[in-house]
Amino acid sequence: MNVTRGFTGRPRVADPGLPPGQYDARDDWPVLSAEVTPDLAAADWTFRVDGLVAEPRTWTWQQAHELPASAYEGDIHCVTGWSKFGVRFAGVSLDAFLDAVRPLPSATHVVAYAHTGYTANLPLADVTGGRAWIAWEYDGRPLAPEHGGPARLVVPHLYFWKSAKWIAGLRLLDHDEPGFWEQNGYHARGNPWEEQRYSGD
Ligand SMILES: Nc1nc2c(c(=O)[nH]1)N[C@H]1C(S)=C(S)[C@@H](COP(=O)(O)O)O[C@H]1N2
Ligand SMILES: [Mo]
Repeated sequence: MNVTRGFTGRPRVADPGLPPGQYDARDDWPVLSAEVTPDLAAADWTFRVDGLVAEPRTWTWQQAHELPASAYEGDIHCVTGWSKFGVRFAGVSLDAFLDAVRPLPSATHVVAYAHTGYTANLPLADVTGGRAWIAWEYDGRPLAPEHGGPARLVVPHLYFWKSAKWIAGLRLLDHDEPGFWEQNGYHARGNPWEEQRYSGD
């Protein structure tokens, strides 16, 4: 027998690049900030890596720019539902900073903290191996203040709340310590492909 389909045109096939429960925001880039955008000049920006490391260190804007340039081109996924395809962030790989401070073998997790006080926790393994950046450019232009400029963390394989804007530093720990959203019920890791939105997911 013939089956008459209840729709015409292309069937809606889930985009393979879209994690479960997400939609494509296309040209929109929503701003999600728990804080007021700080008035932070590049000249006053610093980035520190400390905690369980052999040599804690703070980089100025200029010192950070002397590290090898590295870029990310790909997708980002916010836990509120939007994803963006093919975004371009440029800055320095977190590996370059971590190599300089030499993490101790006991280090398993990090807390990323912003100049505003915002925090996010991550397994150390999620910010090493070329999967995390300190980014100061978006689409070839300086990162806008509302999106975390002068510089933000970018960890695109996890939900975007992990990517702390106005990044100030990373503290290496031998345990997991919940950050701002994680203390408020969000998942400790936040893998969008496993829909790890809330603790217990
Ligand atoms: N400092 C800080 N970083 C933050 C946030 C925040 O509120 N404060 N929100 C997070 C969330 S929930 C998301 S989705 C992204 C949003 O980045 P955007 O505003 O550039 O889109 O930043 C993350 N980093
Ligand atoms: Mo988000």
